[in-house]
Amino acid sequence: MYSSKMPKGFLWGGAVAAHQLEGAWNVDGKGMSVADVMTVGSATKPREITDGVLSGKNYPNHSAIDFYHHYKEDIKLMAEMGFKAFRTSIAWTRIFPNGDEKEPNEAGLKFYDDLFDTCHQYGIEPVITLSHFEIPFHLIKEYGGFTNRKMIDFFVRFATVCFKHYKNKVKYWMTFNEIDNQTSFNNDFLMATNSGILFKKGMTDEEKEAAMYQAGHYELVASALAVKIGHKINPNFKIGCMINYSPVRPLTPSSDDVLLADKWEQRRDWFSDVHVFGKYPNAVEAYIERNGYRPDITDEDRIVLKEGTVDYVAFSYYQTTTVSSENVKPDDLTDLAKAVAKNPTLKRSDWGWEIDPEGLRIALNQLTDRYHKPLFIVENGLGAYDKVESDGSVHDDYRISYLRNHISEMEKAVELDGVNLMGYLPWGCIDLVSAGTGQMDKRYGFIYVDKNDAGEGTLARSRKDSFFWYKKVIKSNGEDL
Ligand code: BGP
Repeated sequence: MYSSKMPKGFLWGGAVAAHQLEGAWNVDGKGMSVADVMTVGSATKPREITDGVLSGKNYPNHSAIDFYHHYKEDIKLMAEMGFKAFRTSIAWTRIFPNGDEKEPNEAGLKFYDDLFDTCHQYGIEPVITLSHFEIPFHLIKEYGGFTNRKMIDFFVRFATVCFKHYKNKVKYWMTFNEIDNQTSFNNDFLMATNSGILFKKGMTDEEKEAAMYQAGHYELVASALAVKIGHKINPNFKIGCMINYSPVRPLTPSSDDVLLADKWEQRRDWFSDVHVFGKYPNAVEAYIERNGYRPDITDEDRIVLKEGTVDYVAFSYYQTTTVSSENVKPDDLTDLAKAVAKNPTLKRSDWGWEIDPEGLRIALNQLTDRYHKPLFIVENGLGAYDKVESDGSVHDDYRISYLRNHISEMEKAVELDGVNLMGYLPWGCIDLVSAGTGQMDKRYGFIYVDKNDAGEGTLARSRKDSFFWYKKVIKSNGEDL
């Protein structure tokens, strides 16, 4: 086990997203987001996106863990662990309930004023995502989500209001959460949550892929415009992109496997390349051209992309991806699921996610080599079932061991490899609704919340063993693992 002290000012803390914990989905003028119309799924059954007609079914994000009414208690617990930073999102539908209004909802703005004030009261720096899988449902139904250029204006208006209003309360921002998820364009769930696209039945893979490139482009333009405007509003803002980073490995040393792994990395990296370099990578331009896709990309857009590059690269890291060319040719990038192979050297979580701490060090090195920007780990963690003992304790040594191993690799990257890292914000620091499955019992937290998949429970908060362990890690600035 490697352990060293992190640099002074290192941002230890945790991460969440509004729709996964706030609840109060229709309180104080909040509108309906895509997350509010999603059913519960499981490790094997994806969540469904319903038509938004509410029929009294169990929509897990409606009440979540009711952070909206518990945030004071919850931030206090995070402060007890010694958090220096807390990542959450501003629910777009609290500020613009339908997304296309001209004026913001004051009650929504006030909620985040109070939340950020509470954070500052404890010396906790808010780290804010603007769009985290919670696009207003109205924008999806009326405008077709990010396949429509008008979405750029809606997003930029939302971002501008937030930047101006929280100018003196928030310094660290991110535009779109895990923007690169969309490389899995034939995954209907990911496309709806990330880009607000509801594919019609019978659409071909080519049509879906074309829509993905269009939406991806408009999101990148919206992000760049927001970065530019944000820097004008407050030159001290640090505005980053946020990607889902998973180093891709070849299953064997064969050239086809290696090339396939490279191709998938290229596909994923176009988002971060545009965010950081302000231009499309050659491989992606060539691919779009070769496949006859004609996304609407104007010369003006290209200028905006150049002018709105990010200050840092934030990313989530959960696992590496291993690919095999056994069933696909290296140039066939239509379906990542067809290419993915099981890595025989790794263990898996209860939800089948491969556990690969060294992959985090690799990710930090790859991103540093490519971008030469400060990095920020804004998600990492283990979703697991927890058992509450009769005395109320939760002995989650599996979570401690997962985090310890990842932090140890992170420390090697900083100390031995010279990576410039801003902070470490593990995912779901308090138990919340899983984004992928809608389950409550897929838990990541240091803080246990009494609520189960059936929606039963008192919502009482309690400290797991990992709570005390993480407190010690933060106190020693990463030395005592
Ligand atoms: C990331 C998302 C988060 C979060 C996490 C864990 O992709 O940014 O919102 O939920 O994954 O995934 P899950 O909730 O499906 O376990």
